[in-house]
Amino acid sequence: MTTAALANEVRNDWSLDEIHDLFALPFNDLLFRAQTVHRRNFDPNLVQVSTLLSIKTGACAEDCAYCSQSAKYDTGLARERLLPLAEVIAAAETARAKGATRFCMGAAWRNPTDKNLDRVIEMIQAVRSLGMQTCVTLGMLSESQARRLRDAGLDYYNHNLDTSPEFYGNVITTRTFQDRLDTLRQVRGAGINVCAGGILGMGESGNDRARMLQELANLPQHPESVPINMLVQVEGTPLHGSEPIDALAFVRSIAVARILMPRSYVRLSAGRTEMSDETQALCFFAGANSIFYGERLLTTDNPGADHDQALFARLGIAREALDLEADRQTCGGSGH
Ligand code: SAM
Ligand code: DTB
Ligand code: SF4
Repeated sequence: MTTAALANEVRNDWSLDEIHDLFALPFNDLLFRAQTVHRRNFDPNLVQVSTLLSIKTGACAEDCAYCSQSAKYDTGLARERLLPLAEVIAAAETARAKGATRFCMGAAWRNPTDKNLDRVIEMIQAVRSLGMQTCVTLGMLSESQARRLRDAGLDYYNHNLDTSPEFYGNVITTRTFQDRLDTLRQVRGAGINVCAGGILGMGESGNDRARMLQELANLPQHPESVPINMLVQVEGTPLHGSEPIDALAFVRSIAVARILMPRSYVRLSAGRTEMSDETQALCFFAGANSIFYGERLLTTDNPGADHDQALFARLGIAREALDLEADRQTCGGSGH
């Protein structure tokens, strides 16, 4: 195992024992190994930045126990219909002016209707024409919907596994783990870049963390982008009051993700407002090379752009620039 991990191969056959062995390494050994893999594949001082916008908020039919937007829980969130195109363009322009290279639009749907998709496609085309990469997260997709999104020029589709298959039923009952794998297969099959990750800090065990990463790493092709979220505890949701994950256990999970998926962008995602700058610095050392940037995630707060700029300056980290033309030519309409 250790030789394979050091050899930096792209593998899709990680055994659970191998992953547990990585988690069990002394912290310094694990981070050294993750940083070594990271340096073989990326510039260690560049971080990709994406900005999120909730284009349709709340009143969601699903029961995801972490989510502020489920209609099943009283979280005090005001619901909003699908945003007008002009508002989306204005938000994307602001994000671009602040230095984001990817604009991610999220909708609180179980799945989009074909009519919903018409509107979202207009948004994708408008944001793309601003010279940004586009990402959407709209719930489950059919094969024809995935093809329509690809034809519209969508760069990334985000759909998370969220947790291990074994813990999944404790978190969501309205759709299955297999439904999630099926959507990822549609996205991949259509030729759209895959963004798939999960959430830590929901009361899952160490084994669940290892299993979630195993599921991601053993997909037929690694997701290009792997968001690792720390649960944002929202009052009114069933997971509010969960025991927070230990910061060093979170860093370890980032390091293991980096080793298992050496060429993927690992995103230090939700939960940064609860993390110290030092924890975030360790996450970057462990191989995280992407963040959500801007004051809001979808419905909750994110550190301000000023704070992140100051942190990047203290760490000597630069934002990764985007060569959109090269990016779209090499990947046939998609990114890294
Ligand atoms: N409704 C769509 C869906 O679930 O597929 C798209 C939006 S949903 C908000 C996207 C992802 O955000 C979820 O799968 C989950 O991983 C993450 N997320 C949502 N609420 C979160 C929270 N409170 N803390 C951390 N991550 C969260
Ligand atoms: C992902 O993995 N994290 C983002 C994005 N994909 C869509 C969402 C985080 C949401 C955090 C809670 C909120 O702001 O509602
Ligand atoms: Fe709905 Fe997505 Fe929230 Fe689940 S995570 S309740 S599907 S918006």
